[in-house]
Amino acid sequence: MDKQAQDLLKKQAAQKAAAMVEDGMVLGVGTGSTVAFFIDALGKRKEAGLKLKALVTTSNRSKKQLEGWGFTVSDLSAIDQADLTVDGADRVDDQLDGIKGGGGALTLEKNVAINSKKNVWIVDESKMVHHLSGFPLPVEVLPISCEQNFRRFAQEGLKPQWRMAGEKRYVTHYGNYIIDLAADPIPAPHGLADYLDHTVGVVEHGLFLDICDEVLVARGDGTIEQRH
Ligand code: ABF
Repeated sequence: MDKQAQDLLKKQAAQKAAAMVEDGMVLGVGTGSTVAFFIDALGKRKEAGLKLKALVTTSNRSKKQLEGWGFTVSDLSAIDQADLTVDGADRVDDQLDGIKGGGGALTLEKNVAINSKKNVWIVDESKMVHHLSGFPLPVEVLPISCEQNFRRFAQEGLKPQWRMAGEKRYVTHYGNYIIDLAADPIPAPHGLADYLDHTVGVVEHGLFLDICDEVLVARGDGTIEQRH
């Protein structure tokens, strides 16, 4: 599928999600090119009178775009819970588990997601898989012990690769590095998540399991499938 066609699908899913936002909500807004369409659709709803109680987001990129539409963006710590969070994803499987963090914002994305009553992901159909695969799994690690983490991941057969920004290692919003695990497909997502959750030096990883409530999948035939 060419980029123009894919963008059209992303836009359709984004518009559908924007229609789910209600007055008075505390809203979480994610990151990525699909979410960028969602923010534009949300901005248009604001112009038409939508009033949110509060809004949090998962990256400076989204924050800037939201502020461009006149939204006030709060810190996550300033709210209790979001009523709804809308975010993109890199892969989503049949159980609605996902790989996220291709954009590098996984730590805040997971924090916003677990502090949200409802999580909706918006994707085009190319992201849907039966088993999590086809996209490297991002793992954010502390610089102080990143070399040990990298070597251990290699020994475990997880095929680690440093996320790069040109010649240098990519640095996250929190000053950490990202190791992308190219093990594919992910054999047992819950087992791997448990291993990463218990690995010292791992700040967060991109396995989002049992978090998503609903996925809006934009299909090439122009329909939007809602999966719960
Ligand atoms: C974010 O958006 C990330 O978790 C994921 O990496 C990305 C998907 O971006 P896009 O919509 O551009 O494919 O939510």
